[in-house]
Parts: sequence; structure tokens; C-alpha cells
Amino acid sequence: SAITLKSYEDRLRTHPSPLARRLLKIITDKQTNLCVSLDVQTKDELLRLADTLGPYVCVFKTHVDTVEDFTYESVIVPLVELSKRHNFLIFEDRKFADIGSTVRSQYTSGVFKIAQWAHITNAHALPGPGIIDGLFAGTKNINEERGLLLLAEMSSAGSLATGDYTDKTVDIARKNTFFTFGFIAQTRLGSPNEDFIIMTPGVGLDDKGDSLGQQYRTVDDVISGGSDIIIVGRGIFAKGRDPITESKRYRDAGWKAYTARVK
Ligand code: 5BU
Repeated sequence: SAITLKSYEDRLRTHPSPLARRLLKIITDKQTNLCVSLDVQTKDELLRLADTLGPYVCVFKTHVDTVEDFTYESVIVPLVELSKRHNFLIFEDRKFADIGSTVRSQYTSGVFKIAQWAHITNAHALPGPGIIDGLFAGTKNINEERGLLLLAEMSSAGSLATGDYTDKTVDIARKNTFFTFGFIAQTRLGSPNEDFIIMTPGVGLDDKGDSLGQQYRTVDDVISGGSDIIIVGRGIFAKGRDPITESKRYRDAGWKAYTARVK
């Protein structure tokens, strides 16, 4: 039977995470639960897509370490400007996986200084709860909401993040719901009296997968299963696709599936 959940608007009043409340407000105001994954290799493409698709998304997901001509000044500064202009959040899909002390410096320093600009980032629970403590420590001097997603499940074939590993990941998230506001997952996680935000990659309406293990599910399948936000990359900007047309299509499909779920 289909999962029923409260509306994004109801949830924004009670959510324990300030970042999640800000996100739920954006989703409600813009009527979109679409996160576009900006997996491109040049800053021009990244910034062009962020500008043209900004109106249709609640979040842009990045892998900044794949941008060939990356500099903080030429990529991050304008991206943050666009996030304000179009009212979206930035999610650096960094997938931290080390001990607390190391992830704190990976999060705050180096070339990318992720904590400075990424409203959301994510981490594997593999090292244990110290990874959350380390990342949370990295937000200490940031005067804006920051949030963490734990990788509880992955979309790729043969993923080891299942069963007991997934359950233990949820337990670890419960220790700091001010900062850890949800999961990257394929299913609804947490008990009915908790409110984790579920963001789901591996969403595609025209393809089944790729040759490197990615697997796609439909928007209806993902949202009716209790996910809150769909993450779409190549379904929107692969060669031969018009990114604006596809963004509108995924946004509309995501909102329609959500509307059916809250009824
Ligand atoms: P795609 O082009 O829609 O397949 O891109 C999916 C994006 O989501 C890509 O940036 C991946 O790194 C990311 N991803 C994923 O596909 N599956 C996962 O389980 C996780 C992240 Br976690």
C-alpha cells in the first residue's frame, strides 16, 4: 500500500533541522521537489545550467572536484550568487568517509572549502558516529544553516548499503537531528514519528540504467515509496535532451506524484 505523509508545508513547522526547514520552505514556495545533479566538467556549463534551470529546482547537486577549470572565485562565488537569485540550495555530493578529524579538514579547508558554500553535503556512516561529529565541528564558524545527509542506500547495482547497514545508519543519524536531517536512500527510512528528508538518486524516465552499474526508477515509484526529493542528472542534460524541457517534465512529474501522496 502507498505511503502517506504530511505535506512539505506541515513538516516545515516542526522539523528539528533549520536547514531542512529552509529546504521545505523552498519546496513549498517554488512547488518543486526536483534536485538537478550538475555533473558537467566545465564551469561555463555548470553556471549556465544553474542559471537556466534554477527556477525549476529546490536543490542543485554538484561534484565540484570534476570541474576541469575550477577556481573558487570563478565557480563558487557566482554559483552562490545564483542560489540567492533563484532561491535554491547547493548540495556538494562529497560522500565523506573518513575519521572525524580528517573529514573536518576536508569539509572546511583545501581548494574547495565545502562548508563555506554547500548548504548540504553527505557522508557514509561506515566510520561510525565520529564522522558526524567531525563534520558538525566544521560548521562551527559558519553563520548560515548547514545540513548533512547520510548515505543509507545507493542506487547502484550490488550496493553493500542494505539491511543491517542501512538500519545502523539510521541509528547513527538519530544522534544529531539538528545537523543530520535525512538520507540518500531508495526507500522511506525512520519511524513514523520521525521526519528524515529522503533524497533519491537513480531517477530516470527514459533509461533503465547505464553501463557502469547505475539503475533508474521512475518518479512515481520513488515518490510513492516515500522519497521527498528526486535527484536527476543525465535524464535532464544528456546529449540530445533539452534541459529546460526535461527539468519542467521531471518537476511536474515529481509534484504530481507528491500531490497524490499527501491526499
Ligand atoms: P544520473 O546522471 O541521474 O545517473 O546521476 C546521478 C547522480 O547521483 C550522480 O551525480 C551520482 O554521483 C549520484 N548518486 C547516484 O547516482 N546514486 C547514489 O546512490 C548516490 C549518488 Br549516493
